Amino acid sequence: MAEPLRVLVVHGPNLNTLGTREPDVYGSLTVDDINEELGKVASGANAELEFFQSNHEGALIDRIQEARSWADGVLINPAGLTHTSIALRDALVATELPVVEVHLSNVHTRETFRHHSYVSGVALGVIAGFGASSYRLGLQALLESLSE
Ligand code: DHK
Repeated sequence: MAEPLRVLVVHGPNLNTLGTREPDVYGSLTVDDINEELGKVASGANAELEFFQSNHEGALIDRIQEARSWADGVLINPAGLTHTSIALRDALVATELPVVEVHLSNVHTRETFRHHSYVSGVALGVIAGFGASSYRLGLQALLESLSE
């Protein structure tokens, strides 16, 4: 069997409150539920995932920097930092790893300040608007791309 593909899954600020946070926008699943679903995808695809959620930009950046030494790719929902953080974008570029950006909601149908992403321009692809399925679809696309 080939070596497993290793992916860092990053959840940005406020995603620890999924399940109770604006369920009409973000759905009723918790971040642990989402991670469990992703784990099932990974185990059927010879992949290993490491999960990280933080409300702190610096902590997210530290973890992304560290991924350079072990990961094959990054799946990230940068949450509110999507629209504000050049530093997060720079950290993703510096890893030299393929990045897939995901959002639970369709950010393009929401407030105009959510229409711009600092991450999209350095991502392999973006999936938004499918709730928790955005993560599953994003992981599948990342793993397919890594296997090519
Ligand atoms: C999550 C957030 O927390 C928002 O700040 C983004 C994103 C959208 C999502 O849909 O997953 O604007």
